[in-house]
Amino acid sequence: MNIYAEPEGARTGDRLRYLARDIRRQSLTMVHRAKVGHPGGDLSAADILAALYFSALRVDPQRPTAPDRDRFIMSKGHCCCALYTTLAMRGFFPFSDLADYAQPLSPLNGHPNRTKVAGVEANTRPLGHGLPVAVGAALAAKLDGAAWRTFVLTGDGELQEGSNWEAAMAAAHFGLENLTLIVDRNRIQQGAPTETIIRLEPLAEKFRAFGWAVREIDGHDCTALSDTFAAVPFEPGRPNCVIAGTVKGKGVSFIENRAEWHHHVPTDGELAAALEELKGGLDR
Ligand SMILES: Cc1ncc(C[n+]2csc(CCOP(=O)(O)OP(=O)(O)O)c2C)c(N)n1
Ligand SMILES: [Mg+2]
Repeated sequence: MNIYAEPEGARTGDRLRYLARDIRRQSLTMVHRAKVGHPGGDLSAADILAALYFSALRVDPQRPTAPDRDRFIMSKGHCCCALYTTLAMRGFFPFSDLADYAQPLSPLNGHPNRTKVAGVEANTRPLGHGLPVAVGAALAAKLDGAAWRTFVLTGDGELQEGSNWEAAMAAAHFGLENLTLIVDRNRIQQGAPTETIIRLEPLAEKFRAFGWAVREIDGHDCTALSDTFAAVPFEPGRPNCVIAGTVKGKGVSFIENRAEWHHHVPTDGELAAALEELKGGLDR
């Protein structure tokens, strides 16, 4: 039985918060077991993924390749543990498969592969490719006159890749109001703050100057996330950008805002302490 199966009318902010907590718990457990992963970014993206898969996206786990499905591209593919967990919770594959993450011959590789995992829409590892792929998908839907939408989640450090800005120009040029970019704005990339490495600010103004409709929200407020995703398109004829203000490592005191937790593997003691702080999901 899938304990996350959605009861009618239960898509409240509270429920999404519980789901996000379980995404955090399970992601940390997977990184600990496999001794590889990116827990800081898994934790910052958990609420965004819960709101997408349990509120916004029109997907059917029983028909993962249905032509009319919404597409979601996890451009920050290093945070695959959060993505795999969310897909399993939503019913794309058994929750028990998550135990095989990053084991030899497991389809759940250290970065997502669309040919191996139901629900994964694009292979992502090299940063800067998810948004260009999403622009192509959204343009295809528009040319076909199809109603499905495309959502893509990037990291903020990832936006330093120039390919994103070429894609941003193209999205506005083609008037892709069916495209929504979510930026996980946790202000930390690998090893240091974004603003120290190559600054992004003023980020919202940059996207507006490129012709996008932009909203800045709290990326851990599940109600705000769900309401914002429900409000797309924000303006006719413009692609949508949601800058989700987040905390890298959100939910665990000794992981929050610590750059080294970008890819630190928790020790036995750290995992136990983290799970203790993250009590209160649906599985407890
Ligand atoms: C083109 C490319 N360069 C470098 C890397 C290695 N890398 C993986 S994650 C990461 C940092 C990403 O930071 P950010 O986009 O802010 O992600 P988050 O904070 O959400 O984890 C880097 C440099 C990569 N995957 N691709
Ligand atoms: Mg970041």
